[in-house]
Amino acid sequence: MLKLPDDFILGGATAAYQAEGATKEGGKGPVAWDEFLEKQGRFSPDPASDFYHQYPEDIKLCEKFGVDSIRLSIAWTRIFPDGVGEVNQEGVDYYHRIFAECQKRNITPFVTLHHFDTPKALFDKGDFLNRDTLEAFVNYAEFCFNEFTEVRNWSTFNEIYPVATNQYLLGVFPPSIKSDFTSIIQCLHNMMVAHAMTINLFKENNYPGEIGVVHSLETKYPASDSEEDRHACFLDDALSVRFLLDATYLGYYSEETMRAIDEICKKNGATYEFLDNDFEVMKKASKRNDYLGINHYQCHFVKAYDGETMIHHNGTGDKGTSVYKVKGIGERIYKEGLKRTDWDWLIYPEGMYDILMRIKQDYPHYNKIFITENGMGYKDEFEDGVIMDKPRIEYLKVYLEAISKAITDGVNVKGYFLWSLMDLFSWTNGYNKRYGLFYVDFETQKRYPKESAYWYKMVSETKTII
Ligand code: BGP
Repeated sequence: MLKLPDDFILGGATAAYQAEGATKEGGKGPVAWDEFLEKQGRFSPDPASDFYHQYPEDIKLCEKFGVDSIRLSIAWTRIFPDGVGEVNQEGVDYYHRIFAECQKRNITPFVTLHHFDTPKALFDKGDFLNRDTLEAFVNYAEFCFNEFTEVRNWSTFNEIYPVATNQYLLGVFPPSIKSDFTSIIQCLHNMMVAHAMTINLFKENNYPGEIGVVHSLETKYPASDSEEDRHACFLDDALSVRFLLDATYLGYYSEETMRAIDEICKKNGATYEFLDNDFEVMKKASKRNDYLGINHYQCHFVKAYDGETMIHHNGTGDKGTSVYKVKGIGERIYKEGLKRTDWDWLIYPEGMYDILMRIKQDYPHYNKIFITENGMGYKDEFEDGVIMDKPRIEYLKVYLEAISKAITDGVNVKGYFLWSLMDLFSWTNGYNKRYGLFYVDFETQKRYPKESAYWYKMVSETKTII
């Protein structure tokens, strides 16, 4: 049986828009998702898990089940309904109440400033493609650092790569644009500049506590040993992993990274604009990250592909329906014999181990790592209040084992946040893709601990992966 260090954090993760509900309550301003989901008509972000009202219950459950930290995000539009300008005191008070509840239950909050929810007022003017949004973000962050002095663990952004590609490649996030590589690259870069500006502000003002960024890092492997497949893998990895790690820890993009980006841009007729001053800001910030948050659920096997972009996003749980072929990059394929979820997410814990070892090797001053999301989307069966989610326990076990091995091999991983604390709303899948330790009856908002919650409690108390 593998062990985790005694001081290893075992937490639960959430995000404001996916948990809170109450999208029109408490003076909250709109985000692009409100209108997008309404038009799409598949599911609504209300009531989600009603964390807006149920937070005392959820934080109490954390205490009861050995979940010693909670990852949550602040909804920017609860603080600044229009993104800038007037402060909404009701929103400020709400987050103070949450942090007070955390303190009462001895649960440490890890707070993300932006989790896919740019204020609509700024989104409509180009989101992070518009440099004014960078400034607005830094001002919002500064307000939070001054106001929420109870918080000691901050993250700037959640998952910059999925923001860029879901918005401008797959089109499954608003503004639903497809295959626009100019916007993809610019969005990745601009968000990294905003991250760097925020880190610099945090450090130059000596705010107490620590700050980092959360990246989605899905390990890529070539589908075969052929030179073509290895090259496709190199390109996919450069755009989704390397570009952001270079920005975070080098403060510039390495020659090899830019070779890949330029090749992708050329094939897709895309351009980008990086300013000299951006790199000054990024360079300064590159030595100031206290930690890296890694969201890791799956990995990809990549094959060479010569055609036009063809993507089908499996947002329904119909196994085997995913298609991912991208012009100028490659095709992500199913690998025979490997397990995957109903949403076609490949279960391959070696990917977790490999990404951790790579960071240690390629970016040796990474400081420390938190796994800020990992978990299994599953169609839980609810029978008389009992949820036996064995496949989820098996998933969590193999991934925690991979983390434990990486720690033994010298990677400084300090904690793990299971996605998700309770069932919540999933951006492109709605409510039947459940991840929680606690089952939520979305009609009554009653919580039911799943079998995995009892298992997680045992792991947290014994630091043994049973
Ligand atoms: C990450 C996001 C989360 C969450 C999770 C699961 O990308 O940070 O917000 O949604 O993935 O993804 P999904 O809900 O699509 O299954």
